[in-house]
Amino acid sequence: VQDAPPVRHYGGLKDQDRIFTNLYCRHDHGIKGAQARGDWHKTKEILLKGDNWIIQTMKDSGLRGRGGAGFPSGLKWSFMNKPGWENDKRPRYLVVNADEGEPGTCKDREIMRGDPHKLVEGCLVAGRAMNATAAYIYIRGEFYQEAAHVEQAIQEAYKAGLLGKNACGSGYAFDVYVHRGAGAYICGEETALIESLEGKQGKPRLKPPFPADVGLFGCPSTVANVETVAVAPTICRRGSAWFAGFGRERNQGTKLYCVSGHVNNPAVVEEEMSIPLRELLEKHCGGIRGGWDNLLGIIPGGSSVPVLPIKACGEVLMDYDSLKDAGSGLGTGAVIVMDKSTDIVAAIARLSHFYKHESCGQCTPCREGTTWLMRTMDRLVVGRAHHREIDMLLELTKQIEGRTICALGDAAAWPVQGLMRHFRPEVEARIDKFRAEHGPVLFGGQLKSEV
Ligand code: L3W
Ligand code: SF4
Repeated sequence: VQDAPPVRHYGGLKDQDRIFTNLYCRHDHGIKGAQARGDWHKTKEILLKGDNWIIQTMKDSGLRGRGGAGFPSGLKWSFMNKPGWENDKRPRYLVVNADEGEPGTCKDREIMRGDPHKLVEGCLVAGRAMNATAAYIYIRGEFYQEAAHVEQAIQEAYKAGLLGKNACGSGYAFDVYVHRGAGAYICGEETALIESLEGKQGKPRLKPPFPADVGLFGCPSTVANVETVAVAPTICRRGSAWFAGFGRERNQGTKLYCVSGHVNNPAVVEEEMSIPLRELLEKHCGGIRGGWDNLLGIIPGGSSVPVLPIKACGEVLMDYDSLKDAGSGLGTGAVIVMDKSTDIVAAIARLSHFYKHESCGQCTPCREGTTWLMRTMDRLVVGRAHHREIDMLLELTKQIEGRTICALGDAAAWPVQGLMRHFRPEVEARIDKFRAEHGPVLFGGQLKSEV
């Protein structure tokens, strides 16, 4: 599965190397608790080092976007400072994507609840790197408590002189605003999020232009995930080499993993990038319910990446490259564990319902294709289908994939492709069983006897 060995021997993340020290909100999330845990320490010095220093530090750290795409963060932030940017008089914005809606993903929620000051300080540091005047934090509508904690952190920071006209006494002016979403998954897509912030329906825009050229209110903007922004101050304080020392080449740093499903102790945990999947589950989650042999498969990166069967899970590392080589992806780092009691066809059909429901409907392959996928998957759950409909379904996913405005189309297609790649015999067995009990079925699910 893995063609490049880890560059350092995996030893597990030590407590002193954890960036997020208040996951689960066991300590004070307010400014006193945050400062006692090291937040807002030497922030002024970081700001005074300037935009190029912060961006170079991010590049050297190897940090990649934690929202799902894994785009190199330093490079992305540098798009805001293209040559001649000083002559562009438009204001510039950082937009934080806190619309965490990817099924299985619950890490940004923990950050905002327990460590909101890391996010607010991260906004200031990332904003300085991009020469932005303000940050907008777009928080998922359902996250009531999280939004309250972030609001509290912002107010505390203003009161302490850490934000505002002379942020941290650095002479740099920076404001932070919270905006609440209203429950649409698609608003987690960066351009839909920008549309929504502007007061319009959350429908993705065609890219290019990328937000760094034309973003919020037509101004240069960068949309970044909560975790990505929140780790920036600690990287600046402890140094890029410290962060880059975790994991392996191209897969560096620490990462929040959210493990749900059939483990003994579901958890959100910060670990070293490239930790073996098996070690992650056994060390932090009490292992698989009923033991490793009871594992059916996992979805390793939130619902938008393909499922992996147990045979692909044994050696896999929790990072971008290893999971890609295994035929899936790290996505948001949300591991959905399914033991042998899972009806895998029904589980993937449920995801098809989700994507159909969340499609914004503006492009035909996604709007029509997700409906078609959902209906066919519903029939496959009970086996009411013709055998050739499996290949037809795969062809349909190919007609959606890469042909839509945003990645929701791909995200709807991949789980179905993963199911057929690894569990096709299970689907075929259901068709055979239905046929044996009810007689032959035609394309579309009609019984031949009904024609
Ligand atoms: C300027 C260029 N900027 C790329 C920027 C771009 C974006 C970032 C990555 O999708 C994935 C998706 C979901 N000039 C640029 C440029 N950029 N080229 O870099 O871009 P991209 O297109 O690779 O990804 P994306 O549109 O950000 C995100 C997957 O994540 N996903 C979804 C997770 C959902 C959540 C949530 O609910 N919070 O995280 C999980 O796997 O399917 O593939 O900023 O502008 N030349
Ligand atoms: Fe909307 Fe789907 Fe097209 Fe994305 S792919 S823009 S969600 S219709």
